[in-house]
Amino acid sequence: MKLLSLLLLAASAVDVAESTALPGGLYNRLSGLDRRQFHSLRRSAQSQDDAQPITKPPGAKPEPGCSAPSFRPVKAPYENIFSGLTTQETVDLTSFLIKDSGLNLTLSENATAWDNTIITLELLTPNKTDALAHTDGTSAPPTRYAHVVIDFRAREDAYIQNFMVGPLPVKKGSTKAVPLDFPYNGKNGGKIRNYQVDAGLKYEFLVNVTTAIDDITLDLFNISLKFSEKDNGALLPIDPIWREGGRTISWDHLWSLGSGENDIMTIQPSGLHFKTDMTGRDPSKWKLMGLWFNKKLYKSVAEFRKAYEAGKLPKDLRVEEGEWSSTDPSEEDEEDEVDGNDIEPPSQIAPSGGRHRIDVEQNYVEWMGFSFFIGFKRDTGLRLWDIKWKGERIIYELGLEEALATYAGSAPTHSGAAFLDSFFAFGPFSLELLPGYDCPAHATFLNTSHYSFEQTVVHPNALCIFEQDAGMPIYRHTSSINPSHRYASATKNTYLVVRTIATMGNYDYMFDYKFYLDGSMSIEVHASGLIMSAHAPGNDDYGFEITDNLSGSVHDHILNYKLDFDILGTANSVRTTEFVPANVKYDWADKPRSTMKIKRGWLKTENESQLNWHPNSAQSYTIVNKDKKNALGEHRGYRFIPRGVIHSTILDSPNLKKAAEWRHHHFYITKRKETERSSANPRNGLDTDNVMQDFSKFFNGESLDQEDVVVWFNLGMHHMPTSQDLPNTVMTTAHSAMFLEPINFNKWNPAKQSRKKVRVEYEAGKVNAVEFFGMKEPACRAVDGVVGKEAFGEYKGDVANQKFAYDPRNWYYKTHYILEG
Ligand SMILES: [Cu+2]
Repeated sequence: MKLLSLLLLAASAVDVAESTALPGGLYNRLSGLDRRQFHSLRRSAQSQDDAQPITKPPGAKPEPGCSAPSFRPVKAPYENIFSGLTTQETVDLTSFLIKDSGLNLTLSENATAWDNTIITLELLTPNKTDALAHTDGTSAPPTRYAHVVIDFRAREDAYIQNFMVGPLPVKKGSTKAVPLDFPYNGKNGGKIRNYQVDAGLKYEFLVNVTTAIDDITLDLFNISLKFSEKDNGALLPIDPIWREGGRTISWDHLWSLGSGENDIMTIQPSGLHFKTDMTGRDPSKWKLMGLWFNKKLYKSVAEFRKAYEAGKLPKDLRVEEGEWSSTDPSEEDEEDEVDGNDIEPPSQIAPSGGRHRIDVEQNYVEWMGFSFFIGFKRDTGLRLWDIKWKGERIIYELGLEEALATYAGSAPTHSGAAFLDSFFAFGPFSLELLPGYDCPAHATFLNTSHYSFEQTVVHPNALCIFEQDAGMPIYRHTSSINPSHRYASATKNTYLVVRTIATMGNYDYMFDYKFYLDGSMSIEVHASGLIMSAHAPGNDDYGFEITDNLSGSVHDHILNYKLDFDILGTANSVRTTEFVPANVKYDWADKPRSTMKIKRGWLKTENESQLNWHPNSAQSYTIVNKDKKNALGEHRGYRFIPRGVIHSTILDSPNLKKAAEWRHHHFYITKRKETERSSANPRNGLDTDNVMQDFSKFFNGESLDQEDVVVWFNLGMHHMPTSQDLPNTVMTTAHSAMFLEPINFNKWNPAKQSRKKVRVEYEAGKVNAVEFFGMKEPACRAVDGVVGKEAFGEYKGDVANQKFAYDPRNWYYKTHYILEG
């Protein structure tokens, strides 16, 4: 059984879904609970074996008589070597680490702030050379090792370290835990200081402060935070933590939880911030350095209280919960209801069941010429491996590396906030999907799982795979040139989607990988959820005021992806083509003519590979194998083209420092190396002066000529929230995508092969023939949306009513009059 268990779903995991629906996202990300506290939350979740079958969720069942399986079975061509430890491997590894590794580890449930624990363990991705030897059939699966991350906090200089543990299966004497350093380029290899280790104790430290000013926070903000059951406030720290002159500084902001009915904390700021010097691990030596409110810094609680008692702290700056803050229709919405709102909207069906095939044991998928393996990592979630188009590998590895949300504002926490979300980890927050809403009800819903504190946590139905109707043809044509032969033809556009949604505290990211009938692909992200807003006073330069006293705090979302192309082998080059203006003297013209040409070139080395997209979208980058041309001598390849591009607006963040060096350009291309597996590291934010992975070091002039090349590209959006973001950001426009397009790769348009098309031959108002290309009758013929021959019997193409000489009884069908004038 695999950690990512792609079994169709059975009953008992509903309990798991409920018990894992903890407020972990919000609290783990923002309130500063430390791992110890988070452990106790997690422990309340029931354990679930990795691949226990689970039933399909309510609403996902097909109608009686229209029953068809959501996918078809297939056997993977080889074992999935990219992701997933077996249950036995996980059990044995945990036991080895706790009892026999010599790492001085404590079980999470017994651990204090001064005990070492396992953060996570998963399969260590094998070297690509070894992996390809297996996938291409020349050797056995590579020897398996686990990647283990350990939290060493039983010491003053707490740190986190990566280990490689194996070989597997675990055997006494031969299995060892050795530091895993080679994939990381920081000065300490796979080890990083953890200056955030006592975040939970700092929370307690600050609640002692909010307790002391409880009368003031109640009066000004209606917020109470004093370790009471009636608490309705929370503190969110700056992230990453600040290191200044050898000191560890935390800024924390007080927020309101409101009535608790809705998850609205991040749109209810108080505007009151606390600055703490939390250097060292002894809280008795920490100092409150100041309080900041309404554009003014107060050096102590006493100074803050004095200002309050003197009536200098305005009471009318409160953000009040209201009709605006609930995602459910309010009274005003109901009074203003739009017509048709109570009628069931159109929805998608799969009349013959899923056309995709899945090997549920190996997490392997096939659809319309594509094949790929699915992996799932705790820190970065969904990942695809060995993507082939018509049997030829085009991509070896594709997945998210990091998601950065970097803010600006007049308040200290907003000015510095730069969330690196892989630290909070996408796996634990990729929760169960809602059938019919998050994905079509006919989708194949699969489980994901991750290791967390000596448990395998299963998220039932957290990944969906489905074929989507694009709502438009992939190509079409109505004849208009040859008057003697008229026809209309169109081919349905459907595409396969692999989807997970991760709720990173306040924000929901929807991650899609899409596969199209013409061999193209797209990598897409949509965002929703609640914005992290700011208190409006002083924030005119940093956002709109979107409701009373609330600023839609401006921020950049930047998500970095790894795209390891293998176009017809690993020897690849980067072909550039650019539309350029030209002035050309032709032999058939007297004077030079202003025109345009194509300028072709190559990206030769990494020195020229840190790039922004051309402002007029005139430049293309195509990955090719120079030695593999088509019959016409053109290189076969894939280009990558963006829909929505971004790099960081902030040039030199004093908070991020070197923690996310991939943020400065739209994309980068490097020579692939095992020592440069990832552009980011989930723990980079814990010590931004000495990060574990500094992406800027990847660029050392290496050749990109017939080498194994990797594209690192950014998706995202510059987000300046408006009143429309209240209470939730909408996915319609919060969207960014990268398309991968075959360039001279296929002999012609591969979608031409699709049988799901219609051709209507017609003439003078009569239909002569309707061709359906031998498509099988759907299993569920009686449903709406499956179009039969009768739909085309009255097809006319166009109807022209002659106005001279005018005869209303004589309809005159033609289109060539357009050409004849
Ligand atoms: Cu946003």
